Amino acid sequence: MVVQRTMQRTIVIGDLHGCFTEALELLDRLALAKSNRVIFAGDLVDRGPEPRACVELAMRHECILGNHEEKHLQQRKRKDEDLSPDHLRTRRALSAEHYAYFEKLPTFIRLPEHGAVVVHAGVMPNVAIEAQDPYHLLHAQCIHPPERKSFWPSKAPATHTFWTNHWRGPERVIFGHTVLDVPLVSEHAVGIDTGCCFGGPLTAVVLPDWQIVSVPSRQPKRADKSVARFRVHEGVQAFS
Ligand SMILES: [Mn+2]
Repeated sequence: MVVQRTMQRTIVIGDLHGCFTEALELLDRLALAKSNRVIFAGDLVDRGPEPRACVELAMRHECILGNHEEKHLQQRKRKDEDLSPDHLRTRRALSAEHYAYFEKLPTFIRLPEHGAVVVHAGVMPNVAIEAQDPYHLLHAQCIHPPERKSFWPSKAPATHTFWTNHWRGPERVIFGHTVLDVPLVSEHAVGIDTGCCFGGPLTAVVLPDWQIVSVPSRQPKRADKSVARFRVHEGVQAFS
């Protein structure tokens, strides 16, 4: 007799950045069931309209630390007048319990039953996930190993290429952070930040089938002239 282990349906959702309405619409589209596992890929706050509601939604599920949450933790002792207007708006929307929640967020979540791991930004090749520098987990974009520094696609020297071109597994890395024109789906990486706070869709990947599901944004689209596109991986481009 063949015993099949049924795998828990796991939904990983890209950067919310305050887009709470779209998050609810996406969970509704996915017909979220009580037994489902939901993981947010970090960057719950800043830019979009409802940072507090996004944090409280994540608190009811699972989440990893994004560079925006990290930034708010680092800025905790700064005076209001030393924050950007966007960060000040987030600070005013949050309470001490939300900061305490950020402090406890992991920098990755392994999903061994799916051969996957969720990180916010990316990884360096030939380094075990547990041994990755948190700087890379939260910020990696264009790299030139073994150099440590990562660059935004718009600022990267010609020698540097997006980290997904370097990573060979064994895990398939699910990530957000870099705003992509379409989801990046390669053998060893799946990028799901399609820039909802900038007017792009909000995207999830649903395991075990690796199905990509998205809902349209309710945020205004950025003017095309204000953003440049950079090729990051095969046909996928990043906005930067
Ligand atoms: Mn980010």
